[in-house]
Amino acid sequence: MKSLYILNGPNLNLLGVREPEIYGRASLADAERLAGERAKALGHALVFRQSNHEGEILDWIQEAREKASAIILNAGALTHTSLAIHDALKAFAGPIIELHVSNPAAREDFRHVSFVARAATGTICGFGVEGYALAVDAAHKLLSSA
Ligand code: CA2
Repeated sequence: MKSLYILNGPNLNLLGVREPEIYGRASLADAERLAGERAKALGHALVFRQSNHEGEILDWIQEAREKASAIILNAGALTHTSLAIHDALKAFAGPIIELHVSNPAAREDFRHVSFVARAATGTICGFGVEGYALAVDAAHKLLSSA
């Protein structure tokens, strides 16, 4: 059975530690728990990872080609810079959900460009860490109607 892959990029390990006015007070462990509960209820195995290293995220996206039913990706700031992540996502055949805790469209101009969005099925943003559960719902619906 393939798993849902939730991949998190740079600095997301700091969620809940600083800038609560932007990202809230919940931690990445809270996000993992919310996503894990929803995945379990919907019958999905879940892989949940975070890395501060672009190459490691690229390796995980390539690994997902064989092992994942869908990718949920919060690429952090790499969202706005990484053509390599865009290209790796393009090689994945299943649903891709772009995920953000904040709403980048309501923030600085440099967050308005997303290299992930060009490769994604859809985007969930602005709902805090609850977005992780919403993204699992979205992946489940896309997989159910595939
Ligand atoms: O809103 C999101 O989920 C982001 O992907 C978070 C990224 C940001 O660069 C994106 O534009 C939107 C930042 C990751 C979290 O960085 C933190 C830094 C300090 C304290 C807490 C989090």
